[in-house]
Amino acid sequence: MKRRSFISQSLLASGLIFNAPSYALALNLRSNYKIDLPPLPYEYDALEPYIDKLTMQIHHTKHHTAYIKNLNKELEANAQLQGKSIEQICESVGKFNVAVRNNAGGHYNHSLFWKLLSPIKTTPSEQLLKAIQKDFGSLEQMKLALNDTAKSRFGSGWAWLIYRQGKLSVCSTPNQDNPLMDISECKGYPLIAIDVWEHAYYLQYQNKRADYIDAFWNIINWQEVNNRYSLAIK
Ligand code: MN3
Repeated sequence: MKRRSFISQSLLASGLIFNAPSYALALNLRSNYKIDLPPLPYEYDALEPYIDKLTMQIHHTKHHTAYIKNLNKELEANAQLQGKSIEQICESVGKFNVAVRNNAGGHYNHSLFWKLLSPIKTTPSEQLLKAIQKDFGSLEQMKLALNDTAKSRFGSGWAWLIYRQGKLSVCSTPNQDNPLMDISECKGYPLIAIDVWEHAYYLQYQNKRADYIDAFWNIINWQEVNNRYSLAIK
C-alpha cells in the first residue's frame, strides 16, 4: 500500500478524516463529475446483419470512449461544468470551448444512439403514429424525410427527428452537435438520432451511406422513441 493511501485509510479508520474538510471535499467532487462509458443494452453482434459486430465494438469502445475521456479532461479543468447533467452542458454549450461542444455532444449523442437501436422488433405507439401522420402524412413519409436529411448531410454529422412546440420535424447537425444545444440551428427534443459519421458504417457499407440508413429502420427501438415522445409532450 502506498504511504498516501495508508495515511488516508488510517484517517478514515480513526474518524479524523472529518477534521480534514478540503480533502473530503476533493473526494466528493471527483465522484460527482467523472463520466463512465455506459454499457450497450445488447451484445456487440446483436444487430447483425444490419450493423456488424466489429463496427459496434470499435464505435463503442474506441469512439464513444474517446469522447468520454476528452470530456472528463474538460470537466476536471472547468469547475463551471461540474455537477451539471450532460443535457445541461449541451443546453449551455455556447459558453464553453469547442472541445466541450464536440465531446459533450459525442457523449450525449452516442448514449442516445445505443438506446435507439435494438435487435427486438417494436412498433410506434398509437399516440406517436398519430403525431407522425399529422406532421408528415404517414410513417413512410417521415422515414423518407429523415432518410433524405441523413443522406444529404455533408461530411460527418447526425440526422434527427425532433419534437418542438407541438410539432415533429426532421433536421441534421454537423459533427457532434445536437438539437439540445443552444448554438444549434436544428433545435428541439430529440426522438430519433442517426449517426452518419463514416465510423458508424464504413467497415460494412463502405461509401454506401444510403444502404446503412435504410438498414437502420430494421433495428430501430420504437419503444425508446415512444417513451421519449411521451416525455416530450408532458
Ligand atoms: Mn459515432
